[in-house]
Parts: sequence; C-alpha cells; structure tokens
Amino acid sequence: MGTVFFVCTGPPDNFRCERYRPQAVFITGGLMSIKYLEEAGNAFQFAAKPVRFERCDTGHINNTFFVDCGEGNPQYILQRVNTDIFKNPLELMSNIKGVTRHVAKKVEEAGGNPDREARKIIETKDGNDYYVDPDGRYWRAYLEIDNVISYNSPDSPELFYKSAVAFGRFFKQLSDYPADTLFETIPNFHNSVSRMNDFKQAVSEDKLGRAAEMRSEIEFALSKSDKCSYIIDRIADGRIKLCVTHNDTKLNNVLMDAVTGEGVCIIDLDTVMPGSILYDFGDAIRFGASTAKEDETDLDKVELDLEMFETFVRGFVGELRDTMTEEEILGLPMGAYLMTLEVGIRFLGDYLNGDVYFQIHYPEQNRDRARNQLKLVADMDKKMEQMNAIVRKYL
Ligand code: GN1
Ligand code: MG
Repeated sequence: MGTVFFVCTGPPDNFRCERYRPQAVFITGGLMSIKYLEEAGNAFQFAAKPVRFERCDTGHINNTFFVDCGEGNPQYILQRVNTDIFKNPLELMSNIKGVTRHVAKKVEEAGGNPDREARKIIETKDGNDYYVDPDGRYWRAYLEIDNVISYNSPDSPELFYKSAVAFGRFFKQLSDYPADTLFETIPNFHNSVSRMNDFKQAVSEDKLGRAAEMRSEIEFALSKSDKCSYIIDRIADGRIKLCVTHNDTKLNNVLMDAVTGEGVCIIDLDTVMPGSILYDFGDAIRFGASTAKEDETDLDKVELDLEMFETFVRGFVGELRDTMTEEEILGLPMGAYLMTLEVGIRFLGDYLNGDVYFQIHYPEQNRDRARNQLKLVADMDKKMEQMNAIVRKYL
C-alpha cells in the first residue's frame, strides 16, 4: 500500500481525507475490478497509458477513480457517471463544460492558473467529452490537481473559513453565467417541498417494512413539513434571487492547497443549476459545521457548532457582501436548517425504499445517516435564535 498513488504531498497526517487515502486499490485483474475500467482509462487523451487505478470512496453517487499514468505524468480523475440518477449525461456534460470554461476564463482574467483553479475536462481520443463503454455506461475524465487536500471534516475554524471564501468566490465567478443555458440535471433538486412529498410517499409505501423501526424519526421529520416551503416561496415571489449555484457544497468539494490551506478549486459540478444562495450556504453548514461526520452513529456527538457556523458566515458573506440582499442574509439559518432536513429525509426515504439512490458501504448506513442528520436538525431547532443573532451581525 505504501507506494500507491497520492496526489498530495506533505506530511502523512495531512492526508485527512479518504479521497487521498488508499482504501481500496483497483488494479485491473487485482483486488477488484470494475467492468471496462481499463478500456475507459485507455479511451481518454491522457499523457500516457494508465498504470494504476485507485478507487475514491467519498461520493455517494458516481464511481470515481484516481488514474496514475506513471512517474512524471499528470494524474487524472476518471468517473463512471450514475445514469440512474443523472438521466441525461449529455446535458450534464454540457453544463459542466460551460461552467468550467467560464470559471477558467475568470481565473485567467484574475491572473491565476486555470488548470489548477478550474476543473479541466479531458477529452477522449476521438474528441468527445464522454466515453461510452460497450454496456452503454458513460465515463468522463478530468485533470487532477496536485498538492491539494480535500477534507471530510474541518479541523480548524480557519480551514472552514477558507472553504467559505472559496465557495463564495465560485458563486461570484458564476454570477454572470447565463443560467437559462443550464440544464436542470436533477429537477427539483433542492425543492424541499417536493423532497418532503417524496419522503411521505416512501413512508406510505414502506416497501421493505422498515418504517416501524424508524417511527420516531419519521414523526419528527413529518412534523417539520410546514417549514419546507421557506425558500421556494421566497424564490417564487422574488424576495430571494434565483442564481447559478453549486448545490452540493460539502467541504470535501473544495480542494485546498496542501501548503497554504487556501481553497484552490471547487469540484463536483454535476448539480450546478439555477438555485438559491441559501442552498449553497446551507449544505456547507450541515456538513462542515456539524461536530461529527455525516454517518456518525453516536448521536450525542452530533451538534451544530455555532463557532463554525459564524466562521462560515464571515467567510461567505464577506465574499458576497455586494451580491447578497438583506432577505438572503437573514434567511441563511433557514438555509442550513432546510438543507439538513432535506438530506435527512432523503437518506431516510432511501432507507425505506431499499437503498436505491445513495451508495452504501454497509446495510444500515442510510438509516444511520438519516438519524445523524435529523439529530442535527433537532439541535438547530434549539439554536435557531443564536443562528439568527449571528447572521444579523453581518447585515
Ligand atoms: C450526494 O455523491 P455526493 O457525495 O457528491 C448527493 C448530495 C447529498 C450528498 C450527501 C447528486 O453527493 O445531494 O447532499 O450525497 N448528490 C446527489 O452526502 O444526489
Ligand atoms: Mg456531489
């Protein structure tokens, strides 16, 4: 395991994120194999033929591999897109192409390095954005960025602050992007009302008879139904703007410089769509300002850290002061609340549906994730006044 592919440099204790930790090494014909991985690896315009693939286990949707093309060559990311979820991969890729080009241009104008500060799509040898394997599955590739770390939990407020600045900057870079040219890769992605309706349906169908075991969590979630329309009502009447948003602003979607700790590049652009800034703020809080990881099973460990909350507000609002309206700043706590509730009921709904959406690494993982997120919601209920007081300081 010692010589497996690492893109980070620095002391070993910096490899805090599993993204860069060799959990499972996939050498074709070795430990495990994924059908057509090697063919896919050979289809793209990489600097040399891949010598090793390493699986990245962090994401819950696509299958992601780090590709090592040998000493002295750049490294790449190869992904098999989950087309059960992203039903139109061509539209998906068209979004990503447009957005990455736009960000690259902004980086260049600011005198930065677009290969490092923007995701770079690698084309196939025949000039496409995608390789389609003989089973009809879609693969894509990106240039990997070196000397970066992706964190699964922020180990200091400073780091979380830097991630807030990075997400704020990304939002700003896309503020003049023609939103109407973006496809909705997953319709109603952060429409909490429709998420709640899906959840209710999963409860009433109770396909695997799991609802009885989850009765108290289900009741708790359902009791929050009337809060779900907070953001969409405000978008509908214009109090909150519809802009281009990332929609999956987990801390591990910012690559941070291994030396300076500054945010380098925002990744995972599958869900870049028109949305509200409250979504991006909220999702970042539910993931990064929790005192525990998303699937921590000791619920006593799961709380909202108000210091981290304020740190993120400072970085995010600081970066977006000129763009955000008072209504949006005041709505940030509800953004955090709803994004946490939403993913809680998505995990729980998926558990009831038989784990058909999120990838799991053990049978009850979606149940555990759901309990964790709903515990965080309960803690936010208690801390809402404090959150409101914090954001008012930044008006
Ligand atoms: C999924 O695959 P990943 O980890 O980037 C999900 C997000 C959830 C997240 C929960 C397309 O993201 O919406 O917030 O899991 N992405 C999709 O960790 O559904
Ligand atoms: Mg994602």
